[in-house]
Amino acid sequence: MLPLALALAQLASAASTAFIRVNQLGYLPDAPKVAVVCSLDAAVVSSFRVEDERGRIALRSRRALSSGAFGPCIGTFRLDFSSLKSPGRYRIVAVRGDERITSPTFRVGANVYAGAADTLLYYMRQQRSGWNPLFKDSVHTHDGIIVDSPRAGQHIAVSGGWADASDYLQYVTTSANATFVMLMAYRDFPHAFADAFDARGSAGANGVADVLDEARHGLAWLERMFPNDSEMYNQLADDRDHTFFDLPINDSSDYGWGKGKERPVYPCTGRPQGLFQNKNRSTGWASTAGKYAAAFALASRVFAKPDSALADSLGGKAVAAYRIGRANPGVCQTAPGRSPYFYEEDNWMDDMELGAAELALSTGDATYAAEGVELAAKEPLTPWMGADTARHYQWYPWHNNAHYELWRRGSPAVKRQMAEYYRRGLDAVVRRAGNGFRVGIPFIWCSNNLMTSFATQAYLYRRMTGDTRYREYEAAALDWLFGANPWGVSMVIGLPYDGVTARDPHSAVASRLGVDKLLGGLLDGPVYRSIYQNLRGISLHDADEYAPFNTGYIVYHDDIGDYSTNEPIMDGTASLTYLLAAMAPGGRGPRAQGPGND
Ligand SMILES: [Ca+2]
Ligand SMILES: [Ca+2]
Repeated sequence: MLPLALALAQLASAASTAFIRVNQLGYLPDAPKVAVVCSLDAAVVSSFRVEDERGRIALRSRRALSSGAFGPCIGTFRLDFSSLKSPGRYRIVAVRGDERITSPTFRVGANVYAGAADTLLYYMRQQRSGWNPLFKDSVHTHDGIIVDSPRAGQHIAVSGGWADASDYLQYVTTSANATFVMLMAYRDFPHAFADAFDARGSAGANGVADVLDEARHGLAWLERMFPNDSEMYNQLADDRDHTFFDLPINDSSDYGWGKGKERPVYPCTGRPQGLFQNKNRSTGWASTAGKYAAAFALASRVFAKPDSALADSLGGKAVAAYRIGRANPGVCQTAPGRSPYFYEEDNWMDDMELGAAELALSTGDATYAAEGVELAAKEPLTPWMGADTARHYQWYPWHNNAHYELWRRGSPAVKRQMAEYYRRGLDAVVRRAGNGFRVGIPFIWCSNNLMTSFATQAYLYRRMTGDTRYREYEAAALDWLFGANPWGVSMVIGLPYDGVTARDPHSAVASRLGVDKLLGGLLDGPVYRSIYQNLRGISLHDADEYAPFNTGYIVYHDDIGDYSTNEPIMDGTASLTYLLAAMAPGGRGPRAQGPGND
């Protein structure tokens, strides 16, 4: 049997050379609603109408907005049906010369994002190290042995956390950010999340929102990786992991202590790191210290009521981590092993700003708020915004939540300043987004993270100011992630369940156990053709079912061999929880300017 996506692509290509791409999850009644035609020839789409499922007219003929070429699309046309607000299931029929082209059926409704954020958590649970609920077994239980340290060779108990992607490396930089964002999503939208799993990730309610169970799992690992005020660890395992493509329960990697035994634990040292020929460019501790401080401080408030002892302990760790960051400015990058790839994070001010913002909210100490505002001025916009390219994870996190956190309790002047910083970043991206899909991000590796962050920052700005000038672009980024892209593919595995999503992601779990085991994973996403062609060890294992759409400057392949576009990623998945919770019916949506609360 043909994979669904292939069957659909072939069916469509037999009928037409133009394709109407929609958000497969659906459209919120009050949001901008746009479908995009990607045409593989020069024929013009002139108009369109919207029908309900029975073929009755729901929206009479409207003009299509011709928006030029984009990637593989010789022409793009925006079909704006924002005025259709009645809940229901619809399809679009567009007029293209003598031809009529029809979109997939899509939904309009206030609940189209209901449960979506919780769906992402299936992937997070599946990524768990330590006890893993998918395998019903413990994985990587021997972690780990310290390297690159005066304590080198000693054992430290750091089992837990999440595997970073389809490899099993683990980083504080991505894990602390993932933990922070899930806590933030719960704080802002507690009613968007359900309780159907317990603390260990097994089915069954435990009286705690599942997003908090997941954040708690991350926090426990972060606590182990920062065991006291002088040792701060940054990474578990290295790319010797890539020698094998095993399931985590029988990982064959051997770091010198035997197959499946201890993995190396790297501390922050403030100096370039790498045990072999490749080194990173680490200069300090602050990029990691700030992330620890922010996650611990926010967690100390979120867990204050149910567990005051935990909250006190986390509060103390937050202060300690922040002090270490102040004393050791600079970046603590991830350590390469045999290959030259690592997370080349070059900014630490954003991380310390977030640490300061959270400590200000936790302690009420104005010194932290002042330090946060000072750091914010040093990096007002995240530097990839407006750029053509960036190094791998060079500007991380992909957007700066700290401006929003400082805004929450800031003076009127601080509130204005933080909103203005966000606006600068949004403007820089929007200036590049004149194309039919209204996307202005650079298509570097992990472009879906950038898309998520752009939409999140646009949402936060709208929430802070009530200004809707970027809403079309915010919606376009969200629509892109769920199928309004040249390939017509939802970038979240299995979401929606009846949509076109990846069937063949780069993952040993998917290839051995079935793609459904990766439900909720956000893929890396399309990249510049030049990046795809220059990465090592990439080759497609099967014929490209999306070949007609891979003729432009960006490519996406639903193929296990393409780790540049089709690998799900832990930190991107966690980051998306905030935005999907904001869109859910339990989310409060934008609110007027005013003092924030915790
Ligand atoms: Ca639960
Ligand atoms: Ca950073």
